[in-house]
Amino acid sequence: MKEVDYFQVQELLSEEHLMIQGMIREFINREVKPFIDVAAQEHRELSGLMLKLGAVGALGSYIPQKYGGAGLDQIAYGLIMQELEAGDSAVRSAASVQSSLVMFPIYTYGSEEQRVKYLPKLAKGEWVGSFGLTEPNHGSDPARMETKLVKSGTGYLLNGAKMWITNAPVCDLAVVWAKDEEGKIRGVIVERTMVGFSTPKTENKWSLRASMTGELIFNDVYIPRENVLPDVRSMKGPLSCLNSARYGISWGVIGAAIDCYQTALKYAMEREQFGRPIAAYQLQQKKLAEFLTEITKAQLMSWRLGVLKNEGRATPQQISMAKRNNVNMALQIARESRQLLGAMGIVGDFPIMRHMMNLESVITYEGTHDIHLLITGQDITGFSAF
Ligand code: TGC
Ligand code: FAD
Repeated sequence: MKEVDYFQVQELLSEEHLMIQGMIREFINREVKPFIDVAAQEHRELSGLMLKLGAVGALGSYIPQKYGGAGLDQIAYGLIMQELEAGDSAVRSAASVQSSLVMFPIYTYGSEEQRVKYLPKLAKGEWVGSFGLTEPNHGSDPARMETKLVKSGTGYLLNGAKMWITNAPVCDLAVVWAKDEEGKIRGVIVERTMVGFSTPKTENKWSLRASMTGELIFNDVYIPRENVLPDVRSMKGPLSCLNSARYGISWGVIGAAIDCYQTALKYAMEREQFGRPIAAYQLQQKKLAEFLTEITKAQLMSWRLGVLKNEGRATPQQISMAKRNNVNMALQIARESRQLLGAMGIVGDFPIMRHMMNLESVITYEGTHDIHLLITGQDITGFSAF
């Protein structure tokens, strides 16, 4: 299909960006699109997904090559997320958790030994990581977390539970955030084999069905000192990881929106009612015109945010605005394009209903739609309304 690029954003990309984008798109067309509907219907992951994502360079793309990453810039990371999410949000989720929520904190706050031990295996997809911040009683207010890290001998004991954790049931390790005895927020690397660690699966989701979600439960898990991230002792640790993941999501959902738009446009041109293609009717043109306008605005916002991020100037508040705007944009396009397909919109022959259901999670995780609005409100007024 033709590129959706109404304002020639492609001209702002380098040769390398375009090459990476094309490579990931080709991967998605070959390895994801033909199989994703069945996997989602059967509520299972695509087989071998993490290894395949590793092989194509989609894990930790901005982590230095020295640690197994690709050493690419933030625009390249965004484009990778966009192409992955055109396949399915579950695929982008897998890559963004591994890259921004697991590799990023180990790279940024970890010791050299931790970087060398974990990052290359995570980059290849040989190990799967998860990120435990949300708890049963604390979602939007993670600073109130109850998971405890208490000194014991030369290490620590970890007790508590995390909930709604992407990849928990299949993870080899988890980056987990807990409060120490002084009430400071610490990050620890919990390995699958540690005694007292379990990861029950969350069943019966209607959304992100090709992604495994679960709990992380810690029952007197002994954490050796070398598994504690040395360089972080506050909420800035987990929240900085979220900045990176939310930025990637702002790009990713553009991919889902484009997939819905292109599907709807093709259908509208081919489907005839009352003797003409439905694309000839003003009501359907209004939908298509608005889809393209909103996608174009989102592309410009994410591209500019990427430039600012490359320069180290993107603020958490700008990232919140882009995550909120773009996820909502994609969800509205999925809902409206579902209608444009009539009854055909509800079956798995077309990707729209799957995207729509996925985006109902994306608008909630990584900070809800309302929380991001409050972040913007606070930035404008100086008043915290949380
Ligand atoms: P507040 O008092 O405002 O801030 C505490 C300290 O943190 C600093 N800070 C940040 N630092 C870096 N990046 C950010 N985005 C930051 N936001 C705040 C802040 O400056 C302060 O520093 P200091 O030195 O003054 O102590 O914190 P609060 O407790 O009032 O809460 C703020 C709030 C609501 C914005 C925050 O907690 C929040 O973002 N809540 C939403 C929770 C969330 O997004 N959870 C995501 C869990 S992970 C997930 O969903 C993964 S899904 C993955 C997938 O499958 O793709
Ligand atoms: P709550 O915080 O209970 O919010 C419920 C409602 O109240 C929301 O509409 C919210 O906007 C609103 N609300 C809350 N506070 C306020 C306020 N002060 N003012 C006005 N309204 C407010 N977490 C992880 O740590 N790691 C993961 O890998 C992960 N993966 C996830 C995967 C999926 C599929 C899903 C659905 C979630 C995942 N999450 C993960 C959890 C996610 O980050 C939380 O669901 C999210 O932060 C919201 O928390 P909550 O569900 O507890 O909602």
